Amino acid sequence: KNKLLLGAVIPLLPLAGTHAQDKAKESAPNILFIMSDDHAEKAISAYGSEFSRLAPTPNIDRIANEGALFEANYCCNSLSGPSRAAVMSGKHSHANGFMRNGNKFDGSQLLVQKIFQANGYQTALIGKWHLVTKPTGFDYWTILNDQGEYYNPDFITENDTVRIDGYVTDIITEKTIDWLEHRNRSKPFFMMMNHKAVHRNWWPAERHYHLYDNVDFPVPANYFDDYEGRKAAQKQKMNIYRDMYEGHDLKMNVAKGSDSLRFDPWKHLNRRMTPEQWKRFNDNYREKNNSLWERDLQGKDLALWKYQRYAREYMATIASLDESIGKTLDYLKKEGLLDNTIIVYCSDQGFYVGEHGWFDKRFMYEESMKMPMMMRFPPKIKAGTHITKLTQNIDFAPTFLEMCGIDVPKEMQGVSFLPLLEGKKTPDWRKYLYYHFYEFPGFHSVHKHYGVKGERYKLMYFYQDKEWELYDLKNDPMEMHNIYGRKGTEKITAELKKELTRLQQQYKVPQRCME
Ligand code: SGN
Ligand code: CA
Repeated sequence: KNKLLLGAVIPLLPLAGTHAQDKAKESAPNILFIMSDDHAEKAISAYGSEFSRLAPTPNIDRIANEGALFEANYCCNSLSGPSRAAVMSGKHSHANGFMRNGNKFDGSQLLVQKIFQANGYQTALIGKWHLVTKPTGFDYWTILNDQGEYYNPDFITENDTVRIDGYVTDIITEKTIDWLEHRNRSKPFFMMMNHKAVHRNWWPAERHYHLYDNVDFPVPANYFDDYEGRKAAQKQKMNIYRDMYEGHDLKMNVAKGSDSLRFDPWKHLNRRMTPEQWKRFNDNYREKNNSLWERDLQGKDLALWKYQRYAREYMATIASLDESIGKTLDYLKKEGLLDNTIIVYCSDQGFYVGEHGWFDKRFMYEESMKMPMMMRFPPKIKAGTHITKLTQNIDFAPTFLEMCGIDVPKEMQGVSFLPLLEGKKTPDWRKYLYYHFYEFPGFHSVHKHYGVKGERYKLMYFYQDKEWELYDLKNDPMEMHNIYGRKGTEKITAELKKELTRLQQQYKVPQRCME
């Protein structure tokens, strides 16, 4: 079922002119694509939230400040594997065949890294992969096993699997810099640096264990959402105070002073720690949990305590990401590569940090559909650029290719947003984005849905439940009021439905994907 629309591709790879390899050597820009996992927009200080002011990300912000910050970039399917597949193929999930985590990625299809490779680039992938089959189109790759581990993780290469001592974010950084250091300097490079952080269970580096212990993060106004008028939201299992694992996620122990955690289905992750690391882990959380035990919190107070524990661990895990970006940028600077490298930082999708009471993603609501993104490349992007038009992860591959002077294959569904980066007038830029989430049944019980997102309005359809939702993001940015079917919305509903049908036709979404 993953063999949709995937033609024989290798002989058709577009080349940048007849002497492509020579041309590439001379002046072609490098690409460093950095993707983190589950990094929410409000957790990046370049976006200016009150939340991030308490835990800033100055190094990640450098990319945005010296380049462009994307304020309306969205994924087409808010989940790790599908987002990665969309980035590399330039296509929506039904067209690249990877619709939900656990699918087997068809690596024989046309992928951006293969096109760069055919155009004389050296290509590399380091970190999270998550697409089940072996990576293709990379001269070098080393990947985590599935989601990977935070401490002493396994790294898989073509020939073996090796456990490497240390903290995953630091190891990925070292491996990236090491690869850059030993790369073939006569070729430009296309490198994907895919971090595991800040994925569940939000496990900080030891040096950051206490970073935000004394910070109280602002609680979202809809933390105690009752999901009125939103049936799918009533059925999810991603509520912080109800569904988080108290041991695994929140590091709560069973009794005061105990080293046993509450519910923790993934104990093998803890067992990867050395006895010394495990001792420091227990010392840290035992001490932090004391106040919880002393106050004997219940009900809403406990729910709020859980939010703070989650927010602190989440931001402390991001601290390692920010250090990683800083080190990598410093390396590029030292090597004189900073200005001839297109540097991208993005997350694989957005994430909830308490909005609607949630963690995780999947829904088409703003926090998870939005994909934080920034890009630095001084020859084409002015420092301090803000991109406010609608862009999507399927646009990345076409954009990278165009920026490097390589033709964009017709079969890619995304559109290069280079004109937006260059500040050109783009009156005909798209007004609506298509979204489609397929993973049900699955983790967190988010029902299948598709929809369109415009600048102001968003229409969603949970097609198995036959439930529509409509939001006016101007008057209701937190998407609390489903106004579908209300008097006065007839015209906008008709317009959005027309757009939905048009986009499903344009992208050739098969009928069987909508049932
Ligand atoms: C794991 C997590 C889920 C998460 C998925 C997908 N559970 O299964 O909470 O939604 O990954 O995340 S865990 O207890 O194993 O951490 S994704 O970002 O890779 O799509
Ligand atoms: Ca993810």
